[in-house]
Amino acid sequence: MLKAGGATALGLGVGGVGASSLAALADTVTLPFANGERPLVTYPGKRPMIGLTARPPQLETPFSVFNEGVITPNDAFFVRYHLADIPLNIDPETFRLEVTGNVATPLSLSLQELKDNFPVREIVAVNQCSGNSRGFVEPRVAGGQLGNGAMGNARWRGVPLKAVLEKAGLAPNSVQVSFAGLDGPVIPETPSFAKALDVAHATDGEVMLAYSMNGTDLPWLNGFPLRLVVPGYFGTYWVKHLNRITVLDKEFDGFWMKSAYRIPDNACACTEPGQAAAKTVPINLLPVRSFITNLETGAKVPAGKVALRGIAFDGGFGITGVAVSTDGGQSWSSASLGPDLGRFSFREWTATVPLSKGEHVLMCRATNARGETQPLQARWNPAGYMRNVVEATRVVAV
Ligand SMILES: Nc1nc2c(c(=O)[nH]1)N[C@H]1C(S)=C(S)[C@@H](COP(=O)(O)O)O[C@H]1N2
Ligand SMILES: [Mo]
Repeated sequence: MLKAGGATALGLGVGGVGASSLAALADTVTLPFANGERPLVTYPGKRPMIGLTARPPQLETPFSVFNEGVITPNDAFFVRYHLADIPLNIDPETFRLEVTGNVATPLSLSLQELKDNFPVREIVAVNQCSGNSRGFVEPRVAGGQLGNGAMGNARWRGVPLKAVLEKAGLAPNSVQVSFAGLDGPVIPETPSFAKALDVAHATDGEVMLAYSMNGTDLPWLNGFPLRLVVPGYFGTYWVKHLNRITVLDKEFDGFWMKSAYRIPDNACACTEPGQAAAKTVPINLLPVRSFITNLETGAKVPAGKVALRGIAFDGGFGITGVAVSTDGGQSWSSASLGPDLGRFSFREWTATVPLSKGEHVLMCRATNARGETQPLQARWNPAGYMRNVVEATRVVAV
């Protein structure tokens, strides 16, 4: 990060974002599905990350990071953008958040005003991309072929959106609130990235305007200087470089709500492979998921008592239990849950399992406070969203 004359800039150099792909390390990683080879790339403020695209930057977290702890470090947090014209220079002194539309008093707030004049909240919450794990979907679907690294868990600090909306004064007939950031399309025909929440959700006191992540300013590529945090909801709502909030007296009809990021409107959010859904709704809450983090498929472990460790999370009802299996799901035993950092956070779990010499299919399966758990069969939908099948980790005990 460069600091020059008060303005902060993403140090990508003259060649712009595209040039950073030239900084790709010689190394590659291979995600465990067809055409899974990816470069490891470096960006300012990030350790080597799995590169999906360079323009715009899309970076996946190497999975081993999730075994370092339940908080995902800023320099390893995944990056997702839709549009190539990402802001390369933002002056935190002149940056303003505009709150307009169906309000009594439009606001134009500086960062300092947001920090000084509103309540301060902290929440640990998972940001997971809707397309996380899409590369594993069978039959294959179009879209970014991501492994399991398009998720992360951080401690977000900021202002409750509710407090800002109250200051602006919502008109009683308000229906939705829309959010847009400083990035934009390269050609004007492409719709700018904008999302919306219902008024009740936007004013629930949990949705947050975050200016800090894990105790420091938001990393550039994760939305400096301000982003929306929508605990329990998929990352698509977590608008980065947030500078425009618009209160609407009707439903928002932007492309990224009306046409994209929608799931089948049924209990499983699924369709028969190859089929479109008759009716869709905007993607919303994260389904229950869990992963083993200390062993990956292909690992060799000494036979005997083997320690397993992993993470579990859901849309905010809270993880109440994790079960583990060493025989491909025929029998299960309980894992122990680690410290509770709040119902929107990754929850650590640990277990010790006996493994005889030979191959074993390890599994974990989490349950939340609503009694929801993970399916043993993967769902399918055209966009490859909402994967939360019980994952299999194949190891050999020697
Ligand atoms: N301004 C802006 N905000 C955005 C996006 C974007 O393209 N532009 N992508 C969204 C999507 S789909 C995801 S998954 C998250 C990713 O957050 P991250 O890049 O900080 O990991 O940002 C969301 N916010
Ligand atoms: Mo996403």
